Amino acid sequence: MSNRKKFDISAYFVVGPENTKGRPVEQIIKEAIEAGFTCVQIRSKIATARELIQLTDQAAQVIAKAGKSQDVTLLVNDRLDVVLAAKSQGIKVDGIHVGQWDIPVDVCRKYLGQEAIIGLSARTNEIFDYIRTEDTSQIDYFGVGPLHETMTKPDCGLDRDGKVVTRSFEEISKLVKLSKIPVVVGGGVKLTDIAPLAQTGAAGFFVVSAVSEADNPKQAAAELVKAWRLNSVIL
Ligand code: TZP
Ligand code: MG
Repeated sequence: MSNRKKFDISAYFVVGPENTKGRPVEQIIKEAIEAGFTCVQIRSKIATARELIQLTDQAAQVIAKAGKSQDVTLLVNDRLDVVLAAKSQGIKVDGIHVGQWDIPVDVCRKYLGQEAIIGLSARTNEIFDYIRTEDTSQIDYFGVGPLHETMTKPDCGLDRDGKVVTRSFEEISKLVKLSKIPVVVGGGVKLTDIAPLAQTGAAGFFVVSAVSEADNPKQAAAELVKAWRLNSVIL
């Protein structure tokens, strides 16, 4: 039996200082979780290690103050060093999200232990092969996308010819059926995508800009959460 902490990736917010139009990251995180988001991933390609540790600390505090430490999962993108440093300072961080070419999942597992939540993004064109051939027992969920081309991560889904390959709802449904672990889908996700996405059987959706760049992040987050709750298949 897995001794992993219970986690909910149904409404998954990915955020860093480059995505908030200059507004404080912790404020946007607060609004997202007050609106019902269940998972927060700190992701920044410009912040220093120290800034990332500080951001993780702020996010953990915002989650604790909202009384949601049991309900909201806090992850950090890519940076095992940041997760370990944060944990060593007593910051309550639940795990890491890595890409296929980042620090390998088994290394993350070795350092973070059996309780940590570890998510993996597999490259668009390779995820079907990955799901069929690789051992997924150490991974808690797959991040899949992009659903649409996105300016937040312009290289997401690039194929060998430099063209972006997006995922159809039909492909996502197939992937969900093939996968032994939950699948969360993102990349250009907007409110109108939530209903068809929920019907694919995916465990959740992830967004950056639909919340972090919205004029009213809390309202945008609440609308996304509401749409997911209305449309997701309850098993
Ligand atoms: N991974 C795949 S797409 C993406 C990430 C982090 C960015 C999604 O951002 P947005 O703004 O929701 O399109
Ligand atoms: Mg990565």
